[in-house]
Amino acid sequence: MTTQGIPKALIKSAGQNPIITSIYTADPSAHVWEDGRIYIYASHDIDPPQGCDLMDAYHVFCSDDLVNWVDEGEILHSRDVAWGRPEGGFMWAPDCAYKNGTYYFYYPHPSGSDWNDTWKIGVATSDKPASGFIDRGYIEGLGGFAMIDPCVFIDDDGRAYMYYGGGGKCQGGELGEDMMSIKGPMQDMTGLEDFHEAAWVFKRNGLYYLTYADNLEDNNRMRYATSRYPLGPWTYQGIFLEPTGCSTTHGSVVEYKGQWYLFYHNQVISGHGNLRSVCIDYLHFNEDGTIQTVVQTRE
Ligand code: FUB
Repeated sequence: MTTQGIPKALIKSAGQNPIITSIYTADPSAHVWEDGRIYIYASHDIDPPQGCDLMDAYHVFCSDDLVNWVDEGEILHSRDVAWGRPEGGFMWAPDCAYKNGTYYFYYPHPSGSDWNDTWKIGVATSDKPASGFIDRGYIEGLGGFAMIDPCVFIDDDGRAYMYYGGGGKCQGGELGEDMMSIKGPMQDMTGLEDFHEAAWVFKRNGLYYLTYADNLEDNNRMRYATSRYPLGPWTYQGIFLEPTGCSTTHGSVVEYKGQWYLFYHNQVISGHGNLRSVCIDYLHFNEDGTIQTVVQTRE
């Protein structure tokens, strides 16, 4: 079950989960770009399973109907990262943003062998959404705790915000015009109950939502909080994705052609928590803006 070396693969999900079955994928960050297509930036789990330390590359998947997906191929490998950990690996949950003709790909990666103490947020750029990414270094001036799972949200006024965090702490801050620096200090995101990792921010009807994975042992769930401001304070709202059967959980929320969706991962193909597969399901909101519990579509 690998397409390593094959640059593009058509994957037909036929309305079932998981939607990506050609390689193992996790931590989907979904975006709709100006061409009207939806793109998933995902982590790549390595078969045979040997832990998250061997995750070395990112693939992008693209669709215009949410059924037929194209694996656009590998867009970045740890060997392409000059400042990165000498041994490679640990290319964890990424995100991508678009501004003024450039796609910015953000990814967490350690800069040293002492991986857990050397996390950085790397940035690679391209003028295309799914190829041509060149590493530009990492965002300076961040540090002090697990800097994993970056998420970048661009507000209606064009201001861009970055969120990240693991190990119980989530921070957010405004990105500079260059999209590769932080304006002022990062702030703690307050009001999140039982935050573990996997922050994702989106906006609907003027309300900001921050979704994240919680700490339920070996069965993380997705929770969320809302705010009238992009950097909080946040009001905790509840759990909206129950355990998927995988020890980790990580998702993104996006509107596509008038319908909201949750992208997430489970381990139904492999039965192994380090061999995950990306899934999609409808996301429904109540009149008051709260999110209904997601009904997980299985095979
Ligand atoms: O995929 C590696 C790590 O597992 C991610 O960074 C976390 O969010 C969890 O899904």
